[in-house]
Order: sequence, then C-alpha cells, then structure tokens
Amino acid sequence: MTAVWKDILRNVQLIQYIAPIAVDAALLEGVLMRTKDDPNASDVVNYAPFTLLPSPVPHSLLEQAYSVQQDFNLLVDKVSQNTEFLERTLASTIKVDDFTAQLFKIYRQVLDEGITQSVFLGINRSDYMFDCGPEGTPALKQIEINTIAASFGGLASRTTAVHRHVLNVLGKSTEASKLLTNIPSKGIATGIAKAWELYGSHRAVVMFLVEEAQRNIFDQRCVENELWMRNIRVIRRRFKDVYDKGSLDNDKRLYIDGEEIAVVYYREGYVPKNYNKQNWEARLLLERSRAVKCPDIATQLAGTKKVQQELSRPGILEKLLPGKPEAVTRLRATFTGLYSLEMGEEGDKIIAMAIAEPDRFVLKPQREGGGNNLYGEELKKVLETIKDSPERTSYILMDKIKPPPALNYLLRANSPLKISECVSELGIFGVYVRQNHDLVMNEHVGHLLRTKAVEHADGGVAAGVAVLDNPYVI
Ligand SMILES: Nc1ncnc2c1ncn2[C@@H]1O[C@H](COP(=O)(O)OP(=O)(O)OP(=O)(O)O)[C@@H](O)[C@H]1O
Ligand SMILES: N[C@@H](CCC(=O)N[C@@H](CS)C(=O)NCC(=O)O)C(=O)O
Ligand SMILES: [Mg+2]
Repeated sequence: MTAVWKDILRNVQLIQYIAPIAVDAALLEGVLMRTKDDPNASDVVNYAPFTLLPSPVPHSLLEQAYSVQQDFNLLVDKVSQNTEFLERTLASTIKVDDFTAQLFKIYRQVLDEGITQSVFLGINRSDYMFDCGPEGTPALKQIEINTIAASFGGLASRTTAVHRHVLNVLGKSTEASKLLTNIPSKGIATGIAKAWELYGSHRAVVMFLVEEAQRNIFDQRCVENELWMRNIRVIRRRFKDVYDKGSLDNDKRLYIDGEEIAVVYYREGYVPKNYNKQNWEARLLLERSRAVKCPDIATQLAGTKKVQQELSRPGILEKLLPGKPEAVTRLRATFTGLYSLEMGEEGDKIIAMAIAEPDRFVLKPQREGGGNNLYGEELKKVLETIKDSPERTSYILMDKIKPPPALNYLLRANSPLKISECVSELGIFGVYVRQNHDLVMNEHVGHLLRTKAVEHADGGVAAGVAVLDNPYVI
C-alpha cells in the first residue's frame, strides 16, 4: 500500500513539533485510560496509546468488511441457537480445556432448566488484517470475531477528531476532511437501549459487569453516558457484588441492591483469571435469570476459536444459513485457512506441516484478551510436545496473515518518540437484537483500527501492544 505520509514521517523536526500537539488533542477529546499502577482511580490518568497519523486502508476492503458484518451478526446468532452444532463442535475441546468446559457446563445447566430470557443482544467486533498474498494485492482476512467484551468502541468514537486536528495543523486539511465519521459508542448504546426497552420494565437498570482492575473505564463510560442521555439508568458491578447481593425472584427476574436488572453487559468474564468459585456461581445466577445478557453464554461459546475453525469447513455455513447463498459467499471470502487438530490422520498431517513450516501458521488456544497465541519456534515446540495427546484439541491452527507494513509513530505515555514499522487490524462493530425468534435489529455501527509494531506478533490495546488508529481511506 502506498506510503501516504512519506513527507511528514521523514521530517524529524516536524514530528517533534506535532507529537505533543497530538497528545494534547487526545487528552482534550477524552481518549483516556487509567494507569497500570492505579487502575481504579481517575486522579491521574494517561492518554490511551494512539498513532500519530492515520493508517492507509484500501476503500474496497473497508467496504467489504462493512458489507459482511450483518451476515456475521446473523451467523453468530444462529450458532448461539444451535445446540447440536455447539455440542458437536466443542465436544473434544471441553474434554481438555477446563475454561471452555466450565462455560459449557453452565450452558447445559441453563438449557436443562429452561431458558427464561426472551430478548437477546449481541455486540460483537469482527477483526481483520489485509493479507498480501503471492500476487501482492491485499485481501480482507478475518482474524476472529469477539462476541464478549468487544472493546474500544468508545475511545474509537473520539480518535477521529484527534487525527483530524493533527492533519489540519500539518496543513493537510483536504486529507483531514476525508477521515470518516465513526461513532460506535452510539450504535452500541442503541442496541443496549433497544434490548432494555424490549425487556419491558421502566424501573429496571442496565448493569455493566466490570473487572476488578478497571483501566479501560473511559471506553466503557462512553457507552454508559449515551445510555444516561436516553434516561436509561446504568450501574456498574463486579462478579463479587453479584455473588454477595444478587438474587432471582419467582419469575427469575434479577435483582441487585434492590434494583431490577434488564440488561447485563459483560466487560469481564472472558478469561479464566476472571473466575474463582464464587464468580462461577455468580455467572450461573446471571445466566439463569430473565435479564438480557450481552452475550448470553451460548453466544460467548459461539465466539470460541474452535467454532471459528468449524465454520470454515466445507458445507457448514450452508447448513447454518440455509437459503442465503450470497451471505455464505461473502462470509467465506473473509476466511483464511483454519485447521482442526482433532485426533486422527487429518490432524496428524496438519501438525506435521506446521512443525515443518512454523512461520506459516498461528496456534490458538480457546482464549480471549490477546497475548495467548503461539508463533514460530514456540508454536513448533508446543506442537512437538502435544502432538500425540488429546490436549492438542484445545487449540486450533490458522494460516498466518501477512499484512503490508507501513511506517508510523506510536504515541504512548512515558515512551520515547520513535518511528516504527507497523501493521494494522481493522475491526467492525456489529449489533443485533432478537426477541424470541424475530431479529428486530441487525446493524454495523462503526469501526476500530488498531496498529502495532511488526515485532509484536500478538496483543491488542488492552494487552499493551497495539494502539488506537483511524483508517485513511485510499
Ligand atoms: N492468523 C493470524 N495471522 C496473523 N496475526 C494474527 C492471526 N491471528 C491472530 N493474530 C494476531 O494476534 C492478535 C490476537 O489474536 P486473536 O484476536 O485471535 O486473539 P484474542 O486473544 O482473542 O485477542 P482479542 O484481545 O482481540 O480478543 C491479533 O490482534 C493479531 O495481531
Ligand atoms: N475488560 C476490558 C478489556 C476487554 C478486552 O480485552 N476485550 C477484548 C475482546 S475479549 C478486545 O476487544 N480487545 C481489543 C484490544 O485490546 O485491542 C474492557 O472491558 O474494556
Ligand atoms: Mg478475541
């Protein structure tokens, strides 16, 4: 892809002049994070890391990512309702992966008891990189879809203004005016508001289920404040609060501190370290309730890496989306090679191939939140260790996507200003609401571009690796 900012990036003096201006703009716009040292206080906060300049994104690929988002929403929703598919797909994984097994146990328990929830809300983010194949033309390839705690829609809503200001100060006002308006926080809040309305109790509140250490609170507040603006009350609680004070009435209505909860919006609960015994009990209580869970446990399972791999197998999409051949074609076009490591000959072959050429692949466990995947020598070592054990089915293997690098400055508090060779990842936010069997909302609500230095194979913004960015459409 063309180096759009070549003249600026070469001019060290100009960079030193513009970087503090960019940082002040980020602070003014509220592109903020709490500090690692004090994640639960707002007395001293930092700007969230971001790129000095927006990164080039081909127009056709951005369009393609947007145009497939409603298909992904529909697909996730269908998978979440397909017990037979989830059971079959996750059968061997849950034998060896305790975390997925525990989620699955709650899923089964709630199914057996009977689901009382009738309104379903999905807020997801489908992430992509631009793969430069042998011909060198970049193609949109999905990294994964996040169905729980898909973050940074709030801060992304505030970064466009920062890059616009930077470009204006640099005398690039034509380029500044080309930056796309992007307000995912509004669309996310619209989905939550719709679910709240359909739940049908005006006294009830929305509960954000939040983590112990809340560094990313400002991102969450962007959505929260949109709800307050619509006169929907929001409370923030942890699993511990739910365990201590949560209860269900005879109709399985959920109450905490005397408040009825209409919607539970999870910004927590996606990694094993979020859970102790009491937190698992709290999760079960929430899932058993009538409240709208975003996501419900079935939708969280629909977002596992194992499900992603299964969806890429021939014929599967057709079965899940009958009568929708165009959607199937759009979805499949974004898949790169995904491989099952089930015990058997097929799995043996792919493992041998990955051991022989580790740099062609990524090895993924059933984890979220970044920093969990294995690459190169490490991938090879792990595969050699587990290749004859059922433990291998707790992973999937994926082709490594190779995006084109571009130069940029990654601005991060307390870090030196230096130029980096970077790659970007584009995410599209999807929101849908279903009432019983009727999909009453299905939308894409904005994007998130994240950029990181090429030396990091893994990790997003929350993991301290990637930074916020904006697409500069070319
Ligand atoms: N197939 C791939 N090719 C190249 N890089 C990849 C691939 N899969 C993942 N990555 C890199 O690893 C990062 C994390 O991968 P992934 O999103 O699958 O894991 P995660 O733990 O679910 O992360 P998240 O915090 O986004 O939920 C991605 O942001 C991307 O940079
Ligand atoms: N708990 C934090 C972080 C959640 C988180 O890490 N979410 C992942 C998906 S499970 C994500 O979207 N990560 C993007 C990134 O860190 O760049 C929050 O709610 O903001
Ligand atoms: Mg993820």
